[in-house]
Formats: sequence, C-alpha cells, structure tokens
Amino acid sequence: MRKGSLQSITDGRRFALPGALTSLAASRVQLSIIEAASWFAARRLRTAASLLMFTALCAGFTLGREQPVPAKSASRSAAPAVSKVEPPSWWAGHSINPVRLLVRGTNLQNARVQSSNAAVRTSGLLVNTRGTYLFVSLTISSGARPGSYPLKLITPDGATTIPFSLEHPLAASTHFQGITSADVIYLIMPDRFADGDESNNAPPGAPAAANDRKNARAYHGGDLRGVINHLGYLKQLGVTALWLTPWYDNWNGVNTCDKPWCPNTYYHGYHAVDYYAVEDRFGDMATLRELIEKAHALGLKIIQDQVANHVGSRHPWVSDPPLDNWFHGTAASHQLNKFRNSALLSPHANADEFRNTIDGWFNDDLPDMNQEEPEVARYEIQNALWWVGITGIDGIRQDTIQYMPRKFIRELSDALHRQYPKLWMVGEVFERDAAHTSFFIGGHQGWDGLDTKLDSVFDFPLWNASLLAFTGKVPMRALRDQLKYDALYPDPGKITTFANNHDTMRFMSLDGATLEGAMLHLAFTLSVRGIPQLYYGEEIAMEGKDDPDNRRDFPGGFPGDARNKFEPTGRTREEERVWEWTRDWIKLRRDHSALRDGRLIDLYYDDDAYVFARQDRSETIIVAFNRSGHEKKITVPAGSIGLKNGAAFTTLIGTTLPAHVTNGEATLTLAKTSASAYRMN
Ligand SMILES: [Ca+2]
Ligand SMILES: [Ca+2]
Ligand SMILES: [Ca+2]
Repeated sequence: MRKGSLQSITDGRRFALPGALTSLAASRVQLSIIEAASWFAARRLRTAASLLMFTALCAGFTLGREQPVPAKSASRSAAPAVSKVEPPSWWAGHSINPVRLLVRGTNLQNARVQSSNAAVRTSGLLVNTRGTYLFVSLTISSGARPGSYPLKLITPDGATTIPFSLEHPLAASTHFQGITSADVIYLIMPDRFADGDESNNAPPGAPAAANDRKNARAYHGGDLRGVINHLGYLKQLGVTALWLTPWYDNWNGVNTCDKPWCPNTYYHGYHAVDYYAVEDRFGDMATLRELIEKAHALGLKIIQDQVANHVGSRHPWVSDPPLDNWFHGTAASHQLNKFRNSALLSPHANADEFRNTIDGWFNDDLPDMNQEEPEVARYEIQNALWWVGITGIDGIRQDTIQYMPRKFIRELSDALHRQYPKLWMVGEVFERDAAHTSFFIGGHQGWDGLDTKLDSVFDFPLWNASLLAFTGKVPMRALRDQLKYDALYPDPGKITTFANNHDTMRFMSLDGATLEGAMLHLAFTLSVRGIPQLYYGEEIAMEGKDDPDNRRDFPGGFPGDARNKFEPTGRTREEERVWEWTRDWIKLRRDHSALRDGRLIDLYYDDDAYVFARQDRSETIIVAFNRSGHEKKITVPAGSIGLKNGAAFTTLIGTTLPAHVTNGEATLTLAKTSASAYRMN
C-alpha cells in the first residue's frame, strides 16, 4: 500500500491525490508538501469515513461468508458450538510444535478440550470472557500419521467437536523454492487478468452491482482459472514467478456512499475477512492448488501476497475480537496512521509518532493487528506458514510491512526460514529513500540492534529514479546517483527491482512518457542488479493513471473483449514491439549469468547516457542506455573491466553500431533512444 495516499475508507487501495505520483516530484521538499496535503485531506475525510463505518456496522454483515457472533448470544445456559478453527490443519514434524488453535464459537466458557488420540495432546487453554473464542495448544507427536484428529470440546452445558487434521507434507524438492536474482517476477491482479470461470462471478447473496466491468472499483470476474488458462502465455514471455495480489477471502458486498470512489468493492483482496479461505470469486483451494502445481510444472514459481498488518473491517473479529487487545484500538476508538514513516527509521523519533505509525489504522476500514500481543504474533506466523505448507508457494510478498514491529518481522522471517530454508519474503516499504528501505532488509543490524532477516525489499528509490530518467525529468546520471546508495544494503543483488506495480501509475500514463521511454525503463529494470518484477500489461505498454485506472482488465482475458492481446495477432504493431522487447531482455537475463548475479560497474554517465557493466567470473556484459534523440559516441575505461586492445564486441540486443578497444579505452557508438547490451569476447 502506498503511504501518505488519500485513501477512502471504502476503496481499500487508496485514492491518490492528483499529482501524488504523477508529478514524481524528485525533490524531497515537494514530496513533503504532497505528503502533508495528503494527510490533511485524509483528516478531512475522517468524519465522513467514520459515519460510513458506523453505517456499515449498523447494517450488519449480511453479505459476508462469515457471520459475526453477537456477544449477547453467549448465554451460559446453552450448549457450546464451534464455527471456525484456525488453523484447520497442521503437520507432524513441523518446526512449530505445539501449534496454537484459535477456535470461534458460542458458549465456550468453562470449556475443556480433549484429544482422543495420543498422537495429539492439548494444553494452554484460554477462553475469552464472552465465550466466543478459545485458544488451545496441540502438541503433535513426530510419528503422527496424516488424517483426521477431531478434538472434543466439553462445557457444563454440553459438548461438541473441533475438527482438525494432519496433512501430508508437500515435497520440498518441488515446492517452497524461494526467489532469486535468476527469477523474473510478474505481478497479476487476479480480478483484472482473465476470467476463466464465469460461474463464480456472482456468489450467492452478492449484489449485482458488485460485479460490474464498467465500474473500475467493482469486481470484473477475473479469477485463478483465468491465470491457469494463461500460464502458457507467461511461459512464452519468459517470466519465472507470479505474484498474485491477495487471494484471502474478502467481503462479497458493495460499499455505497456519496463519494466519487463509491460504489466500490474489495476486488483487490486487501481486506481479508478470513485469513484461512480462498476468495470465492477467484475459485477455491482446489483451484489454487491446481494453479500452483501447473505453474510449477512449467517452471513458474508462485508468490502469495500476505497482509499481516491489518484485516478488513468486515472481519468478524472487528465486532467480537478474540482478545481485547487483538487490534490496536477498536472500530469505535482507534488512531489513524498519519504515515509519518520517517519515525520508523529515525533513532530520534518521539514515542507518540512512532506508536501512531505502528498502531494507527491504515484507514478506518483496515483494523490494525497488534503483533505485540503474543497470541496475535503466533496466529499470524502460523497463518503464513499454513499457506506455504498447504499450497507449496515459493515466496511471500508482505504488504505494508513497515507498519509492523521490526521484532515481529524478524520472528516471521525466522519462522518461515526455520521450516522452509529457501522460502523468500519481500516486504513492501513504499519509500523513495534508500536509507529507509535498506533499514528493513535483512542481513544487517539496525541502530535498534535488530536484523529483520527479511529476504528482500522493493526498490522504490530506483524505480522512482528510473521513471524520472526515462520520462526526461532528471539527467540519466540520476540512475547512477541512486545506485551509489547500494552501499547501504548488505547485498544489493537481493533487492527487488520493479518496473511498476498496482499502486503506481503505469509508465505510459506519466507526463513525458514515450513508447521508447517505456522500453528503456523495462530494459533497465531487467538488466540492473536485483530481482526484477514486472506488472501485468507492461509488456504491451498498457496505460493507466492512479488506482484504480492502473488496474484495467487485460484485453482478451474477459468474455466479449474486442481484441485478445494474449495473442500476437491481437496486438498492435507497437504493442508487439514492446512485447518482443520485454521477452528478449528477459531471455538475455536468463542466458547470461553476469546479468543475473554479476557485479555492477559504472562505466559512463552524463545527462543522456548511462553505461554499466555486469561482470562475473564467466563473462562481462556492457549495458548502455542513450535516451537522447541522436547517436552518441562515448568512451569507457576498458582496463577497469579487463578489456584488452583489440577486444571484440558482440551485440546481444539493440542496434549494432561500431564498438572497439584502443589505447585502453573502449569506444561505443550508442544509437539514438536506445538500450543495448554487448558481450566482450
Ligand atoms: Ca470468474
Ligand atoms: Ca469473498
Ligand atoms: Ca500496524
């Protein structure tokens, strides 16, 4: 999620101020003004937002799949009932043992929980005062066989069963593979990519207005089957990992209000009402498993978007929390995050600002989880591990990670790695300052003595510099000037570099954008150090301004689409040009270890050009960018990359123009508006 954006309570994924990103203001002063304006605008919204929130709560949750349990129904005279068990299953021999169950129900006061199978032992029972939630630990013997292990729940007024099972572990050789710089990630918003199953577009009870392709904030029908149907397309493009925006179950209803962002829905998936269920509009667990298995069979990894910082306001917990301190505050009384994010970095931050940024709700519609309560931390860590174990995913993208305590980030990272050593998690730290982003990546200790152990962070600083450079707003040397701050990272090769995402304007809709600029930006993202990530539709130069315009349907993915741009015949000449360009740079990266893992060496930088080498033990690749509209002849220090006089160049991609080495200098002629890669022989 984008910090400092003016976000409606109802459109969970922000409603940006005009110009908040469109201007891509380089100066920190300008950015501060934008942030302040955004904050004030958010404050103005708060009254309206609170009213809407109240209306929503009064109206009840008639459309959600989960029904809240009214506290008053917890009469001690009635028999106990169980409506939800989290996690519903676990594994023998797991690094988390005992596992802690959270059971939702009614009349749970004075409960005892018994296991009839000696392979599972219960302990640590805790029931909340309303008798609506129960925590119990299960110690699972290492030799326990997969199968059903129901528990008996007994109160003075009756008894019931807590369903629970042990799963067969998925093979570690073909799952949980992690993400490395050998991968190219492709971000998909399932609702907007392809509709492969029209039967799930209108779940029972959901209002018709929630599914409306003419409304950019409604569901459009895209789903997991749609992704399965286009795995071949993604394989052709050459990407190796798919990041899907959250597939947790979200509310099926439609929010109404008199603001421009209504009516709206949670089509983006960031407002979970069930951390243990698949969004019914996207499919079900079987379809998700099928997607992951089929993707793996093609050599495509899967990254789940997890959101531990907050849940949706329609989550049953909001009216009936398992513990009084489950959230930071309540629906009626909580802080709003003022997004003074620098308080998370600065050793000099005052406690009020720091706590507001950790505890404040992202907006009134996103209750903030309290990970400093051990039961919450344990619940969320188990939830992260359950998804990995049950689906076999390879990586996690963790939303809004900086708004959670750093100690919790480390505990989560440690728990993931303890069970799945190769598993990878990238955190969204939406900041343009590398001092800030690098503070959150693992592998080094911050001033607070903490190493988050986080595998990766997104490179918002370099993304920002690249957009500015390739739309002509800053000199090309700004790329090199940003990259010098790699000094702050323990291993710059582990940063996740990206072309764009679902929270940012698409390149082609930026001021100063040209098709050539978009192509250079893509080439830069795919050739610079790090793990590159693309956003669906970038490969056909899709347009899109701020959210939700940047989440348009992929043409050809939906019934009745006029053109199918998954096929070359459906693409315009310009779209095909960008598509082939993207495919070729991905292939180049796949074919050359130096582009994946090699050291990055600055060779030349000025207003219009940036030239660097990527060098490993086996080869040296020179990557050259010239954004100017004229041919440019430059010389680079040949000796510094081991080139000898007379060394020959092979053009790998881009225009072939003379290049040679004499007197210790390599002379390159860069075609106008070009990105080229050369291999030194
Ligand atoms: Ca569908
Ligand atoms: Ca749903
Ligand atoms: Ca938080």
